[in-house]
Amino acid sequence: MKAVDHMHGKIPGSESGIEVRHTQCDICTPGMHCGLDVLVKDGKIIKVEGTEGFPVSNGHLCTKGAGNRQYVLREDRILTPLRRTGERGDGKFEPVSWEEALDTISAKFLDIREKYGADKAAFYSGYGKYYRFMLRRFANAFGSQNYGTESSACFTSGWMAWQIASRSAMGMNMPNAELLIGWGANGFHSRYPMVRNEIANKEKNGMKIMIVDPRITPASQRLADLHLRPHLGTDGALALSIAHVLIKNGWVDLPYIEKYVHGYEEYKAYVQQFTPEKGAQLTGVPAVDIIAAAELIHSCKGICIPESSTLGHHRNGMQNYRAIMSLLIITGNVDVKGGQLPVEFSFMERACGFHTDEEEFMDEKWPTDAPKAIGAEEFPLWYYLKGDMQANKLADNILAQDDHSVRALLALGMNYRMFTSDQRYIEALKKLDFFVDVDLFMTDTAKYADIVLPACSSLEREQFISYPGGLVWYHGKAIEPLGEAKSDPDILTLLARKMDLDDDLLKGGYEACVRHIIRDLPMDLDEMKTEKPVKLPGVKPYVFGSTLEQGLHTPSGKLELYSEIIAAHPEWGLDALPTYTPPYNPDPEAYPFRLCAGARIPNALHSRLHDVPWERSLLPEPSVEMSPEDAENLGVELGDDVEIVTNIGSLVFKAIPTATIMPGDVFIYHGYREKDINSILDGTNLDPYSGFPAYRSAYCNIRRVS
Ligand SMILES: Nc1nc2c(c(=O)[nH]1)N[C@H]1C(S)=C(S)[C@@H](COP(=O)(O)OP(=O)(O)OC[C@H]3O[C@@H](n4cnc5c(=O)[nH]c(N)nc54)[C@H](O)[C@@H]3O)O[C@H]1N2
Ligand SMILES: Nc1nc2c(c(=O)[nH]1)N[C@H]1C(S)=C(S)[C@@H](COP(=O)(O)OP(=O)(O)OC[C@H]3O[C@@H](n4cnc5c(=O)[nH]c(N)nc54)[C@H](O)[C@@H]3O)O[C@H]1N2
Ligand code: SF4
Ligand SMILES: [Mo]
Repeated sequence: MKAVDHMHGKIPGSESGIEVRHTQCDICTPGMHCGLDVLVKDGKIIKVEGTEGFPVSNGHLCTKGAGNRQYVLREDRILTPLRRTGERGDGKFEPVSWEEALDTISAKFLDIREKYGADKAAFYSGYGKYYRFMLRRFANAFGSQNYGTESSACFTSGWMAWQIASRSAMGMNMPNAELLIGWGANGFHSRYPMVRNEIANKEKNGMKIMIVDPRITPASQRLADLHLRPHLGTDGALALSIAHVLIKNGWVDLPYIEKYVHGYEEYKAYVQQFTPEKGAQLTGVPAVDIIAAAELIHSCKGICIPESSTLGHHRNGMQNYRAIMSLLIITGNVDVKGGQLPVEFSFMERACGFHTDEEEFMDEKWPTDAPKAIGAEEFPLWYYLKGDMQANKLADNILAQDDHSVRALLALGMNYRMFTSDQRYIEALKKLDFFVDVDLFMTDTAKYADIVLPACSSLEREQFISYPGGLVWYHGKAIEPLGEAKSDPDILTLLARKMDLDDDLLKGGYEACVRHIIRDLPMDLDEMKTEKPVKLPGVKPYVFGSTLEQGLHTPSGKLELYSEIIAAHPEWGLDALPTYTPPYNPDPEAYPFRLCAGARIPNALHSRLHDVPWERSLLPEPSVEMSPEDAENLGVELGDDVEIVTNIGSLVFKAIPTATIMPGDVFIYHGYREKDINSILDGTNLDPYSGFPAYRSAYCNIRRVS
């Protein structure tokens, strides 16, 4: 580590005693993980800055990342293991030693396994991802398939859509793209590093950008050559009507389809009905814009679409996603220069251009004979593709209180408010025999735990991480863990030893597990302990077309518009084609407004940053955005209280009339403790393909509060 000589960018001299230590920001998804320089004096964080020359971020930090110091030092950091002394939810705990906490957890879990079976224990991961390879293996080595994560509602719906079409994950070859379609994408708020690449590519290579978003956003204003504004959750109908125009005009790549695509005739017959006029009627996008979109697609070669979680957050989400990606398939934009590229995840769901044994590591202890994971019956496609528990069914499983109900839960960073009808999760947590939550903070979920264990942040731990282009890094700690906090992998290792799981790798610790997973890489882990990510030797650029040429692992060996996996399972009751169903409104008369709950705001990350003063100050009040027309009709002005009423409840928010929102739509941000939008969203409104909640096509009424 170099002695630092600068604050505010200039050199005060090394006698300042300040050191720069290098780590990564772990506040948002693994796709980012920007480089973080932590300025440390006497073991304390003075300030954070972006790391110059770092792969994804090159010196930049977003609004959230710049708040890392306040985030890590949040007042509610947990500093010791805690044992509950009051009622569940009271928040009364007493400190206990690590030894005692681990003994208690081990004894309880082993007892429940002995008495009721290993599947009565579930293992859950919230947003954190860096330890998941160990947690899944832990659950399986314990004997349970009930490992589930927050990805039950994140990007996985889109991953599933590509999986059934190609049995592969998909990345993008954006540097060579002529057109980028930001379908439900506003990276200015949600994926800051990616948006900088988009801007650079537009300026340097003249890449065109089409944005599909009901709102006016920074992306639609600053990037879009064409902006389509469909009604929430009608994206499937929009994609199918664009496909109609492409097919009708012969703007599809027939030789490509002939060679690489399966089910084109069935798909073509299905899209017949989606004329631009019908599309306009279903989506609200004028027919001329639908035709303009088809023309733009036809005029470009090399088209890609960033992955989106927005599109999966609907009852018809996965089918909509399939309809959208079908546009790339019929125009020959998959596995070509500038298009969508089949990729293999290297580590932590990131495609970095090299193979590791992470997947084998995770699957090795899979308990084949154990009862199927929670949600497997209700969401068979999810289970078929993921093999994990669908966490949106966890509360129902516990509340059923029957022979299948889970009794013990080990959660790493659980935020019950991420689920719809989330009070069910509180009721379920109360019913558990034993609940352990590991978190940095004393959250409202942790208050229901029997034992709470203190986790540490990315500034307080070592970690292996990889980046696209064959980059690998094993970073050190920037500061010592606060109090007695430990990293999640260290906690899992200690528990594996205590429970004496039949797994020497897990018992060997994080570094041993990582060494095992990357053992075939042409570099030793010690050589990765550097200040910044380093490039692996011998990583070759991808050869466009090579995957299609080899044949895909789909039943037909081709890109499937018509899914043979789904067709082979009529008992699932799912459609093999990307069919369209309108979003579900329980009572259109009672709930005339379309509600999107959860578009991103720059200063918040789900539940975590509303308690960070800098971040909170940027939008202090939980608010609802609506069109000026609707506000006027309701007699509502900026800052007025309005009640949002859904089929299961109501909440009052501050009104923000804004011309960025279309009449009939309302946008509310999630993650606020005091105004929890998920408490009034219907937990049964789930996508039958993925199990995802319809966060972004809910329906409501608005009442002015006088
Ligand atoms: N600041 C911030 N950044 C984040 C997060 C955060 O909480 N805060 N969360 C991270 C996580 S976990 C995720 S999954 C990603 C999500 O990242 P994205 O999937 O990119 O999600 P958003 O930015 O919320 O949504 C992008 C746009 O989709 C539009 N949209 C909403 N509903 C629809 C629809 O039905 N159709 C169409 N076409 N557009 C729609 C919204 O208006 C919004 O402008 O963001 C990550 N980044
Ligand atoms: N209404 C609505 N609801 C949504 C969404 C939406 O768009 N709208 N988006 C959905 C999506 S895409 C997502 S990804 C989920 C968000 O998923 P959540 O899991 O709700 O995400 P967070 O609130 O960021 O974090 C969860 C917890 O993990 C803890 N934590 C953070 N880092 C660590 C760590 O290193 N170790 C441990 N042990 N704990 C840690 C945090 O303190 C927090 O308590 O929400 C979903 N819910
Ligand atoms: S985009 Fe922001 S929150 Fe995400 S890793 Fe980078 S600095 Fe952190
Ligand atoms: Mo997410």
